[in-house]
Amino acid sequence: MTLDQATIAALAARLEEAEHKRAPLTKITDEYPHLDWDDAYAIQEAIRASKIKAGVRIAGLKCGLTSQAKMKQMNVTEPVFGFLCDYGAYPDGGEVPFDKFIAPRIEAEVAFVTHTELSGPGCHIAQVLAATEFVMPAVEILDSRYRDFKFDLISVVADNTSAAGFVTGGRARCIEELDLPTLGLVVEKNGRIVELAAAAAVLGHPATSVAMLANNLARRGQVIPAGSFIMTGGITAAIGIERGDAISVRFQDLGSVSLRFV
Ligand code: OOG
Ligand code: MG
Repeated sequence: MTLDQATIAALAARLEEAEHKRAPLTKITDEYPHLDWDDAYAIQEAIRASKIKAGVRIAGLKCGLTSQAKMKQMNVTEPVFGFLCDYGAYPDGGEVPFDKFIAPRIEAEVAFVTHTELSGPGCHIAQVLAATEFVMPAVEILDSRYRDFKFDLISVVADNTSAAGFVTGGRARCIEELDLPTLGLVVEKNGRIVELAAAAAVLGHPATSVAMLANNLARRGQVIPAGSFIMTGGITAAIGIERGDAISVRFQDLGSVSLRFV
């Protein structure tokens, strides 16, 4: 940890203001080049505390940069973890106001819902499978508070891993009914196929992502509470969005999720 509490609070406020005003910043490590992971998660926690104080409810947790496709796209090498807010939830098949975002992108993910608390260190895939109530198909809406999505790992963690919204729907399934790693998906934008992949792209099995989240939270004295909704990370590269774009993702065995930016 390199920052004092006042600087953490100031950087959190700067990122929240960028979100509210849709006025992007340059990455915070330009100004504070020695920031470490603890600083980054402390800034993210300060944003979370400020949102809760303002009446926002935390709708779930997220893992990001968990596939090679995403790591390559963003030029980084390690997963990151963040949270989802109630105001970012949009209905399946519904409309999403484009003006709420700076420069939105979408990505297809598998989401987990748990019935048992998961805690690290040492959390592994078997414990995640045992704690999973069901899985659901989901689309995450990303929006960086950094201009043109130009960030490094420390800056993106501080910015709550670009979290901006999500849509879930399709069909919830028990995990034992599926072969999750070979589960395929097709992403369509305006009726054209733009990405296709299998869920094994996420760390071999998306449940691994949930275990990593539990282990990451443990370092901060936290757990994944029972009943959590967890997005496990983009399976394909993220897709840039313009006003009017319609997105539909077809997931093998899990139905489809769609949304339209208006
Ligand atoms: C960071 C967030 C990554 C994912 O699923 O990989 C993420 C970003 O790419 O802006 O949510
Ligand atoms: Mg994501």
